[in-house]
Amino acid sequence: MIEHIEGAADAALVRVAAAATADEVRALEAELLGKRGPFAGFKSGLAGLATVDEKRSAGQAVNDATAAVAEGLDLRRRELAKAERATQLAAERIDLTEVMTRPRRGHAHVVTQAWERLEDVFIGLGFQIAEGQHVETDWYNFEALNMPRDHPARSMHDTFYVQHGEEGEPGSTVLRTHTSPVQIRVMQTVPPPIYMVMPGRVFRNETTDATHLAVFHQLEGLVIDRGITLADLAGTIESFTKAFFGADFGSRLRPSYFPFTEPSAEFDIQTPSGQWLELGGCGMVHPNVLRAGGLDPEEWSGFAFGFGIDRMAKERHAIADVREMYSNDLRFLEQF
Ligand code: FA5
Repeated sequence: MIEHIEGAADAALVRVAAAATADEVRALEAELLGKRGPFAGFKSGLAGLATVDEKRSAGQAVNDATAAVAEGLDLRRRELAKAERATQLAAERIDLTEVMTRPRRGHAHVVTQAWERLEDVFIGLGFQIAEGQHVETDWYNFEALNMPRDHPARSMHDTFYVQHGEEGEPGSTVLRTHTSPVQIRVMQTVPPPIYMVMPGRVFRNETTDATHLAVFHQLEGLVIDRGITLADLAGTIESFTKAFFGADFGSRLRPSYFPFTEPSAEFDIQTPSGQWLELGGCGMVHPNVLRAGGLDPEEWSGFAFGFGIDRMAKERHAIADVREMYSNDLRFLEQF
């Protein structure tokens, strides 16, 4: 009988191990360990055994077999539950790398980079930053800068006019043609001494080419203090050139003419290879301009300078044509 019991236990454990679902395990449990199962049958057969010893050892074998099958069922149940959890986890798995993939990071436009670097360099030289407005009156853009209506220098600034409403006198409102009107606004609002740079967008009704845009950017500089001379201007331009371009660059002033400065100069920078590049205009602030800004020319003197940011970015990166910077061609823009 013991052999039968052990044989039945082995067969039962093989079936238990083969159960594929929790339902199958439950069905096997009922079948194998239930009242009509093989081991219940062995148990009731014990009574028919001849000796007490036989009854005891066969009874022990039935108990061991029942316990082994119960344990087998339990083990299989746990295995199946674990496998099921793994399947469920795999099914519910979220690919976080997919969710977290960041959009490609952009960067500041090459002209914005030049603008910001210029601000940094001038802040390092002790200047403050101001910004004016794109739409200006004729007075701020021209008249206050010593360029009355019939002044020939106005023809250098092909102007976009803004017609706002019926009352606006035609020609009285302009898109600023340079950042110099901010000089006047600063003089009117900031008590001297003034050490200020004013970057911003300007507009000229010009035909574009490799070095000319109709919408471009300038950086204006204004210093007003007591006893300021042309030597201060030259020294500031030289310090700026070395700080922005590098110690192996130099600068020079060349006589020129602007109605709002006297004397006036163009300033050029010299590259390490010896080449001279024209960068912008400058000069000592004209007494009429100081007066327009509400300052007494007997008490205050100063210098101003202005240059093109786009042209500067063009030179710095050896870009052939300024128009390329505004073509919105990513293959071009991603290089800077
Ligand atoms: C002026 O606009 C003066 N306001 C500069 C100035 C300020 C002189 C203070 C004295 C004192 P100009 O027209 O030369 O000057 O322009 C200055 C710079 O702007 C030029 O050197 C050039 O770098 C840039 N620029 C001028 N026109 C264009 C254009 N169409 N496209 C791109 N850059 C330009």
